[in-house]
Amino acid sequence: MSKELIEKIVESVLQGRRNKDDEGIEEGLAGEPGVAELVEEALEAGIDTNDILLNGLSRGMELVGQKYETGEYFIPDMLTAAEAVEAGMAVMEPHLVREGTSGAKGKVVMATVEKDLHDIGKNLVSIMLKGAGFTVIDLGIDVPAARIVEAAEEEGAGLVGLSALLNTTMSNMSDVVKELEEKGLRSQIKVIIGGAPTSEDFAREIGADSYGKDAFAAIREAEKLLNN
Ligand code: B12
Repeated sequence: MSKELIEKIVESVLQGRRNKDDEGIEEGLAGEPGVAELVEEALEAGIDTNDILLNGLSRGMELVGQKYETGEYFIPDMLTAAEAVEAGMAVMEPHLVREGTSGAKGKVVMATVEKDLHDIGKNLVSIMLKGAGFTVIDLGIDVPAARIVEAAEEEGAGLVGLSALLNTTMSNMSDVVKELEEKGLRSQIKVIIGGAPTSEDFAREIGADSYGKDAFAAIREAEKLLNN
């Protein structure tokens, strides 16, 4: 039953249907439950939140990516599916935050780097970090290095989390490390990076402290870096 419901969430992300009134990518499905209703149903059924996030919403988006790569989906379809994932995350967020320990594990500033508009992965990491007990200040997408460093300093954050999904924007991560160094903040503010084109090696190359493959790794690494 739980597997079936998770499959329905995946299917609904692929259809790009935020809720029951939504037509999504293909017409003719309005009236059926969409991502928001299905996530609500899964939460009510007591399905683990991580299961819903990773095997439902995130998995659905991965399949959307594959369909884009094979030419079956186009950019507007990706956007429609992304909106459906967001609708699901909005239903999830209060539940995840309630599960956590109210921000006591430390402060993290999260951002998608300059010129990059992808935020699904970053949002997922942000809400899972909140759920795990961190305070998260999410600066959004397309954020210049200077603004990230300014926010981290002002907020007294111990960790900056950077996301990039494009080969052309991942180099902007190194600007953040450089800016922290220039401002003499590097020893007190740690940096973790993530996003599909990045890697452990790339993190080392640009002088970041850590790399997280997914949201679980992000939590594990954040706990290590902030000494939890
Ligand atoms: C959805 C999507 C879009 C949406 C984004 C909507 C949104 N609100 O995010 C839209 C339509 C806007 C878009 C636009 C573009 N996109 Co796009 N997009 C995707 C797609 C299909 C899915 C990305 C996604 O959400 N994945 C699901 C999430 C959950 O996974 P994730 O982001 O990897 O995050 C996980 C981990 O990486 C990690 N993580 C992520 N961030 C962080 C941060 C930290 C600190 C840590 C620890 C971990 C971590 O944890 C997350 C959870 O497990 C990918 C294809 C793919 N296979 O990835 C292409 C893709 C990323 N896009 C691509 C391209 C080329 C573009 C465009 C240039 C297309 C165009 N010609 O206009 C534009 C660029 C816009 C811009 N300036 O950014 C390419 C990038 C190629 C490359 N390597 O450079 C991809 C790979 C598609 C492809 N195969 O061509 N895109």
